[in-house]
Amino acid sequence: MNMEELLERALSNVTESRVKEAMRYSLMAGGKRIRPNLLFEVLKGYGIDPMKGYEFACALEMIHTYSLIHDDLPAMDNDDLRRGRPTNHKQFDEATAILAGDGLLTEAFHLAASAAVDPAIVVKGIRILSEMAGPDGMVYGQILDMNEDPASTYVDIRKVHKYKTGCLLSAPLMIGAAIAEQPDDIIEAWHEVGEKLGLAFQIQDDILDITKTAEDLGKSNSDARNEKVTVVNLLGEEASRAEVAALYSDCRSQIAKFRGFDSASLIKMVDAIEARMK
Ligand code: GRG
Repeated sequence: MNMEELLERALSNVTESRVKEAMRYSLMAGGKRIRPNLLFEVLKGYGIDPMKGYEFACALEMIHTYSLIHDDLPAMDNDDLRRGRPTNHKQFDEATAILAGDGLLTEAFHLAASAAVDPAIVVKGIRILSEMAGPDGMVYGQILDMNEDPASTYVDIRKVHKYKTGCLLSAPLMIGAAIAEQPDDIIEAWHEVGEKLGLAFQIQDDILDITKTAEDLGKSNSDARNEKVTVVNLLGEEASRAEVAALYSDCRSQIAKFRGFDSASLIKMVDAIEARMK
C-alpha cells in the first residue's frame, strides 16, 4: 500500500460528516509526505518492517496537515492556496477549517494509541508526538513566529525554525528509533538530526519562495505580504544556499554514524529533499 492508500484507510473509521469531508480535502491533496517517509526510512534502516510505523506515520501526516490548515487561516497567515488547491477555509468556511484541523489533530492521537507495537512503545511514541507537536514544540515555534521582532537576527530565526519546522521533522526520526527500541541518548541524537533537517528545509523554503511562483509551489507566499524576516533577507541568497548545503551535509554525516543503522536509503531521501523544487 502506498501512503495515499494508508491515509485513506486511516480515515475510513471516521464518521462521515462535513468535518470529515474538510479533513479529507486537505489530507488527500497530495503533499510530499516527507514526515511519514522519514519514519519508514528509519525503521527500514534498523531492519524493521515499515508497516510497524503505519499508525504513527498517518498520525504525523494528520498533525502536519492540521498545522497547515490552521496556519493558512485569516487569523494566522491568511493564505489562499495550499497543496495546489484553495486553502481549507476558502473551500469550506473558517469554522469548518478550524474543526478540520482539530479533527485531524485529535484523530492522530486516536490512531497512534492503537499502533500495533508494544504498549510501552506506544506510550513513548505518543509522548514524543505530543512534545514535538505541542506547546514545547511546533505550537511554541508558531507563537514565536507570530510574535517575531522585526529586528530578529539569524540566531532568533534559527530558534523559530528549530521549533516550528524542526520538531515535526524530528518526531518521525525519534519515533522510528523508539520503535527500534533504541536508548534515550540515541533518540535524542535523532532529535538533533531533525532540527538540522528542519533548519535546512526552512531556509530552502525561503529560497524557493523568492525563486519560484505560487503556481510552481502550489501554495501562496504570505511571507512578503506579512513582512516576515527570512534567513534569505538576513544572509542573502548565496550565503543562504551555502548554509543549506552545509546543514544537509551535516545531517548526512550524523545519520551515517548511527550504530546498527543501514543509512544508505535515508541518506538518499535527504539527497532528494535537498534537490526538491517545491
Ligand atoms: C498552526 C500550530 C500551527 C503550526 C503551524 C507548519 C506550520 C506551523 C506552518 C506552515 C508554514 C510553514 C512554512 C511551516 C514550516 C514547515 C513547512 C516548511 C511546512 C511545509 O511542509 P511541506 O513542504 O508541505 O512538507 P507538504 O504540503 O509537501 O506536505
